[in-house]
Amino acid sequence: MKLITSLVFLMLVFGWSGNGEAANRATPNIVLIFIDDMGYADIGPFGNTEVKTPNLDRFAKEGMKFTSFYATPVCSMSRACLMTGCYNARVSMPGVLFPRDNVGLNPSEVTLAEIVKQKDYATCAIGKWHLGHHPEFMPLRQGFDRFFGLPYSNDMLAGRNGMPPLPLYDNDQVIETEPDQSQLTKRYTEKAIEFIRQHQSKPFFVYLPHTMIHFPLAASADFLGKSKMGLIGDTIEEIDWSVGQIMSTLKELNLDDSTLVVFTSDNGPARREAPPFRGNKGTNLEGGVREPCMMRWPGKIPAGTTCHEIAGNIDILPTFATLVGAELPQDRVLDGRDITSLMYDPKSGPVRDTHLYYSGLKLAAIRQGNWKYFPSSVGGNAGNNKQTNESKAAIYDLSSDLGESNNLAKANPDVVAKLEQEFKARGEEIETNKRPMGRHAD
Ligand SMILES: [Ca+2]
Repeated sequence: MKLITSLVFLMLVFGWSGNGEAANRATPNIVLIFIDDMGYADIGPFGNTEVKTPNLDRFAKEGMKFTSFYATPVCSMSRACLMTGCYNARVSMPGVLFPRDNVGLNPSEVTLAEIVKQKDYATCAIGKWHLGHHPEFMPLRQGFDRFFGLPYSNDMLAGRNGMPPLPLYDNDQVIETEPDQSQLTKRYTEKAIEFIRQHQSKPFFVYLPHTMIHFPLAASADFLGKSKMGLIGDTIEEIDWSVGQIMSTLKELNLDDSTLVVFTSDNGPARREAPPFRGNKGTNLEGGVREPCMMRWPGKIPAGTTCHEIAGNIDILPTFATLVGAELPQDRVLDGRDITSLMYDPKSGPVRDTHLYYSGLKLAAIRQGNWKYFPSSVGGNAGNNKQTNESKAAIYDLSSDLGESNNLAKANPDVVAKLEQEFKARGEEIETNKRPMGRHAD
């Protein structure tokens, strides 16, 4: 009896569960930093040599870069992917929501916040929501305990096409309209840090979807005119500062090893290029949808590594579910996959070999392995025309042609035929099994 008591005592003291694997599987805090309109080449770790991003550079050295991480061409689509683990078409979320729209992310969807809520995480969304501005679609009704920020994009301002003044929310209250945008990055950062401090003793999930670097650009006095890349560079450097503030708070609170931080963006850059890719925001060329992505979790994610496998924002929800030990909904189809194997070992092999590219609700292209296929634009197909400058079906080998400039369709009719079939089948499956978006009854 004494021996058993001693053993129980030891187990309590050392947190030994009798199962080494379980003991190692402590669930992390999660900070998800989501930038608006940041392209692949906008920061140092992904090749930008003009802006100074020392905090993101350090992040890359201490974590893992993903070079084939997919979002979608525009804002609301990507946020739907992120929040549901599904392609936006699966949950019927079209391109961009506007203040006049009476739709939003269906409250019956199980969001990322609702997933971690199963394990009693404290949750907040600080920044731009953009999944419907009616109360039933907003963060407080979609699994978040706290919201501070804008319901939609920062260019949806009073007077533009009859739009109302842009509201800034604190939880469900509008506290200002048309806020000074040069202060948003700073204010969001302060609110996120405040939440981390308040909830440091329990697991937390901070979703930080910044308003910058979406037009109209604005930077605070500390950054305005300081970069070598004009105002866009100033906003990027302020975002880098914000990341640094978050990271130093985690260190100060001794939460560094117990917190996963993910940094990525919702779509390609607006009005500039994303080398080595072709295309930018709004297109399904790689420059429009392949995003800078980094993940950092000391002791778990190997430092200074790079993962080249296909991944994307649809994979975030199933991955976080695994990390926190939550159940995925069993009554519906999810498109994303758990990519924890890649996070622990970037060479562990692909989790999925296929990615679908949507233009709004229309399937526009498909990638399988290194082949990317755009259908013929005949019949008004959204996949081609202005994007590839090809009217017939086009295929590109992304292992050697990141710029999608060399259409190999003629020389590879078998590949074209296989991908054409795959494109059709996958598009039809989603069309058949899609779920409705939320409609505001009014
Ligand atoms: Ca965006």
